[in-house]
Amino acid sequence: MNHAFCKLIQMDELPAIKIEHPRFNAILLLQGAQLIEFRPQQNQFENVLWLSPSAQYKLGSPIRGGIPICWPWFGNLDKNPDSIQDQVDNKTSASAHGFARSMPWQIKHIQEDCHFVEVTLSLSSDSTTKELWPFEFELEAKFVLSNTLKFALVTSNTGSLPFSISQALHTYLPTQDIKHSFIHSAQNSTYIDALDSWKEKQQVGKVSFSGETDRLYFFEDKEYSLRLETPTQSLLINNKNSQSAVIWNPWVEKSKRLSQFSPLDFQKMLCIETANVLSDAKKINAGEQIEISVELAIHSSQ
Ligand code: TA6
Repeated sequence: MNHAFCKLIQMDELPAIKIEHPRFNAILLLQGAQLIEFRPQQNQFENVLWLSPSAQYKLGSPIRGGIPICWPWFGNLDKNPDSIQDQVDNKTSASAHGFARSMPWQIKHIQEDCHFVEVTLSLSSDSTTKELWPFEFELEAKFVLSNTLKFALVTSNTGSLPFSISQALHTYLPTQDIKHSFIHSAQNSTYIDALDSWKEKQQVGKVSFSGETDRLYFFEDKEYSLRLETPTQSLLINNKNSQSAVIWNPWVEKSKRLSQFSPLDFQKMLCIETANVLSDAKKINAGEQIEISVELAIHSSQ
């Protein structure tokens, strides 16, 4: 790899691109096109993303942290609309959050200059994916890294049949203390509470955390911003072509059931996931493509 700032490294069983740029450092796994570290100078080169201290880098297993890609369905298949469930022949073996995050992606393009580094990874349908999901597609994960993190996931329907997807950029974020962390700009939004029989509720005021939280929020606009306030930082999460977001913290009991996760990790992390889920799921006709994107920008840090 003949680039000024990018080099190929190996993290146990997984190849990765390590980027060392004057403005930031980053690590991008080829498996799942999973960005696991983004360390901008503006954040004293600390990771803006949360990465499990017990992360395992094994072929075919998603890593807990960074931004896993949930595609071509979010969550458990049986919690998706029928239009998405009916596309899968072998429902019982369908992995949670789809298969894109467990597969090896290819490097399609790298561009770098003194201001930013742009990396595009791609995943195309093949006999393996068609066993899991019988459609022709090309996925592109486009990262533009500088002082901010921009990540766009582009789905192209390269076949002759329409297909429907739900998806999420499953962003893990760190906090010094979940009990003193708040998410602004979701007030008055409708959300589905996955922990209370998937009932529809209204968000009153800012989102705070005092127990296991697993909610699917819905927004009027196709572009919306959320602000995460933690004891040491304020982070802007700008979303495009998404009218839904998942907010998750496993708290005590679920933490005990999670892989690559220690019992007290829940105190130091949360997920804010830019999504197209449930009523915001997407139908893509033959020859068409859609894009969902997120930008993380540090608003302020103490
Ligand atoms: O996005 C929230 C969620 O669906 C939770 O219900 C929990 O399952 C989380 O994703 C992590 O899922 P994973 O398969 O990565 O352990």
